[in-house]
Amino acid sequence: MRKITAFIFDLDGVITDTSEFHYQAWQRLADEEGIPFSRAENEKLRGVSRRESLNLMLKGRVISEETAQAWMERKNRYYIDLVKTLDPSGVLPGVKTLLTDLKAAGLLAAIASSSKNAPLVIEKLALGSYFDAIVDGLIVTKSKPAPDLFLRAAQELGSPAAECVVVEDAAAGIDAGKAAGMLTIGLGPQERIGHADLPLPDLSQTHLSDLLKQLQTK
Ligand code: B16
Ligand code: MG
Repeated sequence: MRKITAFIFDLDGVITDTSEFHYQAWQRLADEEGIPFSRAENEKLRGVSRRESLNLMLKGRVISEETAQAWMERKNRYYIDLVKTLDPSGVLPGVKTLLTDLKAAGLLAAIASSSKNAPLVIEKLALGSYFDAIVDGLIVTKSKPAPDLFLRAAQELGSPAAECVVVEDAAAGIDAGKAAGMLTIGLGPQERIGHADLPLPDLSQTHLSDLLKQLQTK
C-alpha cells in the first residue's frame, strides 16, 4: 500500500473560486481591447502563468513588450479589485473539513499556486494557519505544467514526491503533479481533469479516509 504523508493544494479553483475572478479580469481586458474572448477559451488559462495567459488570449496577435506589460498590469488591477471582495465565506465547500481532517490525521498540507497574488488570497480567506508551506508564483517562476511548484512544496514539507497528493482544478496542474511523480486528485469536468488519478466533481462530498483508501491502491 502506498504511503501518503502530504497533500499539496492548488489555490485558484480548488481552495476558492478566484478562477472566476481571473476569467472576469481577462474578459474585461479583452473587451476593452476588442479581442474576442469567451468563458470557454478561458478554460485553457486555468493554472497557467499571467504571461502565458496573455499569450493565449492574444491568439497570435502581436503587441509590443511595453503594451504586454501594461495589459498584464491592468488585468492584475481588475483581478485584485475582485480579490478585495473575498472573505472567509469564499472558501469552497469541503475544503475546511479536509484541511482539519488532515491536521487531525498528522498529515501535512501545502499550497502550490502559480499566482503571484496567492498570499493576498490566503490572507483574505484567513486560511494561513492550515498550511505547513506556501509556494507561489513569486517563489517559483516556472509555472505549471512544469513540476517545479509542486517539487518545491514537497521539499519545504520534507515529504518525498511519491508520498504527496496534488489537488488541482487545471489540466496543466494535473500534468505538473504527474510530472512531479505525485498522485493527483482532479476537480471539475472529466474533459478537463479526467487524466487525474482520482477525478472528482469537487471536494464537497469527500472524506479524507475515502480519499486515502482510493489513492493508496494507485
Ligand atoms: P497571477 P493556481 C493560477 O493560480 C491561476 O489558475 C491562473 O489563472 C493565473 O493566471 C495564475 O495563477 C497566475 O496568477 O496573475 O495572480 O500571478 O491555479 O496555480 O492557484
Ligand atoms: Mg487552479
